[in-house]
Amino acid sequence: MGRARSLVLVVVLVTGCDQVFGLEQPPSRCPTSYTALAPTSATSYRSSGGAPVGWLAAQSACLADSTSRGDAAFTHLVVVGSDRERQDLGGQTSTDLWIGLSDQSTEGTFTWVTDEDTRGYPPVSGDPWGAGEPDDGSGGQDCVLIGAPSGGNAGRFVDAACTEVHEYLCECDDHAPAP
Ligand SMILES: [Ca+2]
Ligand SMILES: [Ca+2]
Repeated sequence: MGRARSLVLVVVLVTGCDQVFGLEQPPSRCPTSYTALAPTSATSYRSSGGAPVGWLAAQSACLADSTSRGDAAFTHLVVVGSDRERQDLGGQTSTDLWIGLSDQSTEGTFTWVTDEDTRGYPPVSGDPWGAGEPDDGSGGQDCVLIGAPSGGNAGRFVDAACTEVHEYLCECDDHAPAP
């Protein structure tokens, strides 16, 4: 009985610390392979490493991370919901990375892979898109990557052919995949 009571006390203390410091935590059911970029981040991320893949395979791999997890935690290609998040992620990239944005459904209308309300981010053109992007170039570009720091579109969004192969960034948060 005494041991059970101590356990409850420990749980209360740990929970209380988060409240004291005002930290938002990723959903507790996120896979352990996902880590938060900063203590203030409400979401966590996993970079793919390994072999580059097409956009659909990247999204499938992210979705598969949460199949054995409980409710309220969803894994998907990263939804970059603001310029702040984009800048935070920019320091994490060493190569072009697929993100969860595409205009596969309606040409010219880019949508994210979850139901998160990004308040119109990104706009249809200009920052944070790379110069001249999106241009649907080369006979059709419907999937979006964030440019490597070393390239001409460092940290910027670029539409590319979905069949191009790149590494990718998965995110775990409480936003469900878009229908
Ligand atoms: Ca397109
Ligand atoms: Ca393009």
